[in-house]
This record gives sequence, C-alpha cells and structure tokens, in this order.
Amino acid sequence: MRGIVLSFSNQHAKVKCEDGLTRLCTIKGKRIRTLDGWYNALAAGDQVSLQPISDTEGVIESLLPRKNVFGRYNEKGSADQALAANIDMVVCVTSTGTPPFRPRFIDRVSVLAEQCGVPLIIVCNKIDLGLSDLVEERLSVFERLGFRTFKTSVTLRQGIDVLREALVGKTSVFVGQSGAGKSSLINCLIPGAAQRTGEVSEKYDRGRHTTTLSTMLFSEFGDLCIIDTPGLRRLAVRNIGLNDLGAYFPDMVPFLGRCEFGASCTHTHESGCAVRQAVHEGQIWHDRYESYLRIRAELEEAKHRKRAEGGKPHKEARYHIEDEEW
Ligand SMILES: Nc1nc2c(ncn2[C@@H]2O[C@H](COP(=O)(O)OP(=O)(O)O)[C@@H](O)[C@H]2O)c(=O)[nH]1
Ligand SMILES: [Mg+2]
Ligand SMILES: [Zn+2]
Repeated sequence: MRGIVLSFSNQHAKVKCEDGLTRLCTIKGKRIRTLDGWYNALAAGDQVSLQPISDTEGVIESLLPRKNVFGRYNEKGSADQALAANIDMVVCVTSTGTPPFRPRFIDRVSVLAEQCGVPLIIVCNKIDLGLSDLVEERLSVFERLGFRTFKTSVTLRQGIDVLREALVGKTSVFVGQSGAGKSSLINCLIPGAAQRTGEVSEKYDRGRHTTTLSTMLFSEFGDLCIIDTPGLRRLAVRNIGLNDLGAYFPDMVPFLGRCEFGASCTHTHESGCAVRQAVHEGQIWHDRYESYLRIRAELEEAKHRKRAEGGKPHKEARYHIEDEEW
C-alpha cells in the first residue's frame, strides 16, 4: 500500500494511506537505506510504500523517489535536513514586526527554493501592526525580481483570499521565523487545521525534549495542501559551488560573465567586477548583495572546515561569520 508522510519524528511517521486511513508507522529495519547521511530519514510530503498492520498502524518498507526536497543544513547535526518533500512552491512568511522583518532571511529562503527547483512567494503578515516604508521598499525589490508578494493580516482577516488563490492545487511549504504567523495563517486557510500558535522559538526550545515537526495539512476538499514547519532561526545554505552562487540571485544573473576576470570573479572585491559596479549604481539592491556576500562566506568557511577535517592543509576563511539571527 502507498501513502504520504504527514509528519515524521523519532523513527515514527504519521502516514495518510491510499485507503483514506491515517496510520502511525515505524520504519522497517529502522533505516531507509537511500537516506543515509541525512539528518532525518523522512519528511512531510514523502511518498512511501507500507505494510498495514491494523487500521491505525503500519510499517514503512520503502521511500518512493522524490520529485524534490526542500531543506536546510542542520548545523547541530552536521547533516542536510529535509523539511518537506515533493512540493510545488515555497511560501516564506515574514511579519512587519514582532518578530522584525528580516529581508536577509527571505534572501536565504529564495536561494533554498531555487536549490529545490520550485518558485517562491513571499507573505508579509501582521500588516495590522503597520507597514514601514523600509518594508514596502524591500518587498517591491522582491516583486521586481519576479517573486510574488502578499500582504496579510490574520487578525483583520486581510489578504487571505488572494493568498488562498495562489495556493490552490499546489503543495506548498510554509517557512519563516518563529512567530511570523505561519500556523495562524494555516489555521485561517484551512479551518480545523488546529496548528498550535504562539509557540516558543527554536532558540528557546533547545532544552526541551519535544521535537518540533513539519506537518502536512489538507483542506476539507483537498484543494489546499500545506506543510507547516517549525520556526527556523538559522537557515544554513550548503551544496552550492562557490562560483555557482551568483546564479541563485536573479538580480545578479544579468551581470555574471561581464566581469573583468570572467567566470573566475568572486564578485567580492575584484576591480572591474560588473556585479559590484551594478551594486554601486543601484541596479542591484545593496542589501541583496550583502546576502550574497554572507552566504558566500558561509559556503567558503564550510569548504575550508571540510578540508581541515579531511586532514589537508587549509587557508583561513577570508570572512568571519557572525552568529546573527537571520
Ligand atoms: N497582530 C497580529 N498578530 C498575529 C497575526 N498572525 C499571527 N499573529 C500572532 O503571532 C503569534 C505567532 O503566530 P504563529 O502562527 O504561532 O507563528 P509561527 O511561529 O510562524 O507559526 C501568535 O501570538 C499569533 O496570534 C497577525 O496578522 N497580526
Ligand atoms: Mg507555527
Ligand atoms: Zn564580478
């Protein structure tokens, strides 16, 4: 029998099976071979083949091929962590305030969405708290880059219907800082979803034993399929070649290859760099460029660290990465 993973934790998966029943499943042999090296064996949205034991329990026998995976690098676990699988769209939920609007967090999500190969839309929630010019400006930068943006308020029930339309018929994953309103929006879009809201952030959750999970939810008539994720404080990017990163920034793409040093230009310091020139002239938003520099520094540091762990000599990373909240 086939099924779709709704959530997964500690070797147990909640699976919506093709007979319509939801079963709590263990994994046969405790391990799915193809996923060795991952932080988690399964993610919400995964298609599996299982053996039912009863109407409420089963055993997962294998993972069916994934169309795509949306994830991040889990620094604590030193492994890639899948947050959702087989998705059509990433929805980055931000808020106008509490927590503060963090455009560089959105930049990171845009890179991860590109890596996953699916479009990103941006939701700016809590507009009832007021929209500053700065937030409006940055949102319009994203619009110009081709990312659809939505302004919502769960409290005032504003902008929800327009957002709903963009989600119909797709499997989407909601990501964002803790407290931005992901679960509140989902409860509004899918009445009865009963996602816990006002949860403590990942930062403060460390000491507790409970595992926060990605959870897949369906609307009553199945027209919406949304994966809610726990609040993420850090979105580490990995598995992108240093020279390829520029291609993940649509605003940099027109300038790539036009630099004096050609494809070997890192766009960090070189003279005759077309990207730096474009930043200088305001064609590339300086804050977006700053995101590029930070992610590049992070990729570079990870590369050096890996090399060091492999026992080979390494240069000091050129940039120091501060432990910032993204
Ligand atoms: N003012 C205001 N508060 C909201 C809005 N949406 C959610 N909240 C509140 O923000 C807090 C965090 O919401 P939650 O959905 O748990 O955020 P999540 O961590 O992203 O899932 C809760 O106390 C919500 O009631 C909104 O549109 N306006
Ligand atoms: Mg939540
Ligand atoms: Zn350059």
